[in-house]
Amino acid sequence: MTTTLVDVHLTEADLEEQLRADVASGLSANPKNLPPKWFYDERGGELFEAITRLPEYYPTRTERALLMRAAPEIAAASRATTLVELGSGSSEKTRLLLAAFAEHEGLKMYVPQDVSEPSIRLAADALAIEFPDLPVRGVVGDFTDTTASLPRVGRRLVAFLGGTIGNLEPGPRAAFLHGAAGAMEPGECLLVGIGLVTDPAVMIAAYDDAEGVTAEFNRNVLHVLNRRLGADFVPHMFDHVALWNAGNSWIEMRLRARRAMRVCIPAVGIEVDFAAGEELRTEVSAKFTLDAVGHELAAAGLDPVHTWTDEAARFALVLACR
Ligand code: AVJ
Repeated sequence: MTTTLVDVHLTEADLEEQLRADVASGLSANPKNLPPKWFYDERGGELFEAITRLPEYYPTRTERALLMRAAPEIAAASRATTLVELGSGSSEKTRLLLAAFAEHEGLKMYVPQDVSEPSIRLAADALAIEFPDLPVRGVVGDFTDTTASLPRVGRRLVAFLGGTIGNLEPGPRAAFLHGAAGAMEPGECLLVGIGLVTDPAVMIAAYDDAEGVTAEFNRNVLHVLNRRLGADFVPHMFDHVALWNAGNSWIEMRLRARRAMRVCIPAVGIEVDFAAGEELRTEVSAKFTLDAVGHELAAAGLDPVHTWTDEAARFALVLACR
């Protein structure tokens, strides 16, 4: 048992307020939409972990293989003493980086940042077995607005893995990269995992698996609204939709109402009507060309000094430094 220090920049009350605001605006918009961050309650986290083990979902295993290959170079090139991980989740891939750093002068601190405090504590307890001497200081917060409040300790490497940057649309993505770069000192680096544009059939299958795990993950957001806001969604009355939006270069997930229905959301004080076949967008997951990645990083003042890709060019790890 460890007692990990956790800084809370986002309380349960803050999250509740954000959820209500997102639901109020997203469900009265046309087309209806919800931000993907609300997928991840305990069950959502478990469903996502199950997704990462699906045969169709290549990003996680591809990124893990890239990390295994690149970790020593990342440690050497960044010469970091603090590893900050944005959206750390289970910190499953982090141990590859931590092990590589152990071969160099070693890290002095690991800072997992996530919206879920339980995830941070679970991950910290698991890591403590393998790296008992590594101090862990968690940060509960949103990856889009905590870069400024990250600990100013040592020479930092900021890792943002999994392709989660693709959840941001271009405007917020540019703002995020500018914010991150602005919070970094000259010489500090960002390690970002990026889904690359590949065969649409391959990308779509990754978000619409045969077993239906992704469909359950998608519908889970309705369970979250029911539990946290007292809503009365009937999740199985929504079909899972995954499509490739070539114009915007992103995979979109939607929930399509099987019939007309009215949903009551007491905590927000609204009633929402769905027409039969109406769709609610629940996630965008942007995919990139290496050129586009380079341009976006450079526009934020980050120099992409190393890029690693798999043989099929489906995923990239980019180390970009100030
Ligand atoms: C955790 C945001 C990287 O977009 O691929 C997996 C989430 N959504 N299957 C992704 C997700 C549907 C995932 N990220």
